Amino acid sequence: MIKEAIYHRPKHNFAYAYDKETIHIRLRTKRHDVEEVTLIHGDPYVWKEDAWQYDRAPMTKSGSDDLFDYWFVAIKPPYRRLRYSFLLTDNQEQTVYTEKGFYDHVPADDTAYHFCFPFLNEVDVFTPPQWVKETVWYQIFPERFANGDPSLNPEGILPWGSAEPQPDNFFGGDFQGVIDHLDHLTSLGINGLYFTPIFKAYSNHKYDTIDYMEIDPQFGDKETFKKLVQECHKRGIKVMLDAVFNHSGYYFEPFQDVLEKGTDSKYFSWFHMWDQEVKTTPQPNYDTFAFVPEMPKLNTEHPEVKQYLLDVAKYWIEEFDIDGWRLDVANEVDHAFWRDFRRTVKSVKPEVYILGEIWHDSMPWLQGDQFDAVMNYPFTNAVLKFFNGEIPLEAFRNEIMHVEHMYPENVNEVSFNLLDSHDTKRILTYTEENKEAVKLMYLFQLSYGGSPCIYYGDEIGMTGGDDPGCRKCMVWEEDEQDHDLFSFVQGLIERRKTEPAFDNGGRMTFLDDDDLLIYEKKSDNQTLRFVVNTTDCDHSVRLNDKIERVVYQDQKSNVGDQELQVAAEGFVIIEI
Ligand code: ARE
Repeated sequence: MIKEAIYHRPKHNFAYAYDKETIHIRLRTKRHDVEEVTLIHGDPYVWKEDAWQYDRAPMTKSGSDDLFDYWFVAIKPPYRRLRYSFLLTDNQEQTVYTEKGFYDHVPADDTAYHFCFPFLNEVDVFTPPQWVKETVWYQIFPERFANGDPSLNPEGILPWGSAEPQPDNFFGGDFQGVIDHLDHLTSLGINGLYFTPIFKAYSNHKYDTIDYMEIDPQFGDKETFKKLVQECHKRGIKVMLDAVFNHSGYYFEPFQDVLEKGTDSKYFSWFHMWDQEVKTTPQPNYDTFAFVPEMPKLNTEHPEVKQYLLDVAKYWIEEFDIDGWRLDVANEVDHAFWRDFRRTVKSVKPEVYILGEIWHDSMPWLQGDQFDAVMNYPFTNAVLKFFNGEIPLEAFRNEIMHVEHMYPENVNEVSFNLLDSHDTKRILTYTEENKEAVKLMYLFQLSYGGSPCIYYGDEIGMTGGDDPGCRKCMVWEEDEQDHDLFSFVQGLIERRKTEPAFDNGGRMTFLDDDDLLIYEKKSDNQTLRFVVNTTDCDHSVRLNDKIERVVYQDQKSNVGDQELQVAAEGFVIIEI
């Protein structure tokens, strides 16, 4: 047994409260090394004749990545306290892995040997809003979705879609445009809208806020925004806004005051100024987002700044009834701020979704006291690379399993799983316009757990490279939209809503196969099997299970009694 590879640490993603009575325990061992794992567990205070009384529970392998196997068991300790160790068996030995090391027997004379989950306090349970589990998001970059009110057009705007997007050009998208096109969104089937920033700002992307309490006049006024939220709510669509709290814009009044008055400004300590004399060129002498002088970093440790931003967070919930905040550059803001942020917004509306923009491992923010989820870019990368033929099947399965085991299950259920965004290439461009590959990406994304998001226009086949290329004007001419792609995505969303095991209702496992991506999703009363062929030749698979029903398939594949013939770049979904 390779003991150096064995790892467990209470709390985080290895031992966590799933709900108010269940503790999930995970263990990591070297891949293909250990044959069996049993959890030795008991209440720390139950003793008989100087011996600790414990039970045994078999652990199952919940998945493997390229280096490790992961083992899992759920325990409901009667008194909500748990001491535990692991009994591991391979073909040569049996050993007990405790907090104090490895033993050849279960040390029962002192519970101090064992791992400790001291008490399952309900208030510490990670509890995201339940509606997020049933949400399919649609991301809108407001300047580019639809121009519904030409009277708001900023000066010098270009005719809709007449030019490639540039960092500084404008086309006049606005809220009325979104209201006018809500039918497109309900017909697609989405039920959450995420808007990149809408507050008064200088640029077309609005990440350089001038006033956090005002709507940017090019998008409309507060009345129109209120109407937009109400119209969305009427249709069962939630609304999430972008909170850019890491930095302000250059024209934010407090920053202008600092530029004007220097150390005499009462806002001097609202920012991270390096010197008494402020310089913006050639390099700013204050902290910024990246090296962008127009985006001075806000000092969120300053009580006034904190209070101001928390008031902003409350205001848009209280007055406009929004349902979520996406937090820009969330990992560069201090944790203490986010803890207060959570307390504040949840006290106004407990069901608000707090989504951090973090591209990396985010466990420190996902322990129930800060965010409900992060933008799951590790998922994005695995999907893009596999369906675009850059990594082999096994590497994909490993990466997805790795991502799944990075976080607790209750975190995964609300994870924001995107394929692209306003910061990346569009999927159709990523795949060099291989629409079939894009369809299979959607199939995987929309049959996976979490809370998937579609970037505006992808569903009708829009293309675009990295920022700013991915920010083209939405195409509304029917004859230029890809209706086949739209119906495909629509069909998947529909099945996500109607088939119990398609979404978070089903637990996913990969099945071994050298050529085809095969995975099952199991809920209490449904088992779905997904057979996906990403190769460019047809493949058949024999079936040992009886098919209850064909749930969905592409037109070229064939389903026989004993065999599935899956066409190149095709798929079959069956219920067994
Ligand atoms: C503009 C230009 C860019 C240029 C950039 C820097 O358009 O071509 O590279 O300036 O000078 C907003 C606008 C952007 C604008 C930017 C600066 O939308 O168009 O770019 O402001 O003016 C990291 C951060 C992550 C951040 C990305 C962009 O961790 O938080 O970089 N994303 C948010 C928003 C952006 C927004 C801002 C931040 C600023 O979503 O839209 O930009 O408010 C790796 C790293 C990540 C890195 C990621 C992307 O994977 O691990 O940490 O994210 O790549 O670069």
